[in-house]
Amino acid sequence: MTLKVHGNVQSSNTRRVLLVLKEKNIPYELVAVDWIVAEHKRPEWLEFQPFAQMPYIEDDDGFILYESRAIARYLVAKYPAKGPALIPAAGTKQQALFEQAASIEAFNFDPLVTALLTERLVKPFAGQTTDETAVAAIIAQLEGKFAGYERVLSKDKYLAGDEVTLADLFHIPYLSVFGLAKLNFFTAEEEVKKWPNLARWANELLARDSAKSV
Ligand SMILES: N[C@@H](CCC(=O)N[C@@H](CS)C(=O)NCC(=O)O)C(=O)O
Repeated sequence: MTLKVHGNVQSSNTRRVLLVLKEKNIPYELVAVDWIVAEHKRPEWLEFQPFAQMPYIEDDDGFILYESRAIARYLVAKYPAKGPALIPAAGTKQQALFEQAASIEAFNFDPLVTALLTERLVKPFAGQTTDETAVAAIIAQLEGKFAGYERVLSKDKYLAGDEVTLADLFHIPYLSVFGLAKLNFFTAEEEVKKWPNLARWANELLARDSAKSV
């Protein structure tokens, strides 16, 4: 049986899993959820993902796992020899630096960008009006975080050193929709001048084959 991903390509958390599968060259089948009819709120879905969210995976042996970052870690551990390592060896200082970088994404990036994209993408899609005052406040906070990224990335190629890790890849699903949300942090000349290393890192991640294919 092929590994199944239950989710939707429009879901950033589903795309986080798909891109790790691509990086590792692992065959998979996407079982598309019809989220317009809230298929992911139905009892048969809740049996596998009790929080009514996507994605979850069903591995080739029937093993079920949800939470996109946990799935990514599971796949990397299961297929160490396929593609780039993406997580440094257990018990090393490099692994500790990877965990530090993963926390940067989870706590400094994801919550603010979720709020921002809710205003700029989700609300208009749902027929609601974007609150541009809220957007400005979120961007001000995010720029503070970007300054931190710039400090890190002016010293290292990636967030955890010279090698790309899951911590970097975890950013891609959101970075890839900034343009759609009219956010030009890493493309407009005046923006790139503020954080050249962050822009270099973001654009390199977006140029990866895995990022372009999901
Ligand atoms: N922490 C979860 C978040 C999953 C999540 O929020 N998925 C979104 C789609 S990107 C979803 O299902 N939203 C529907 C909802 O929360 O009602 C993960 O990483 O898998």
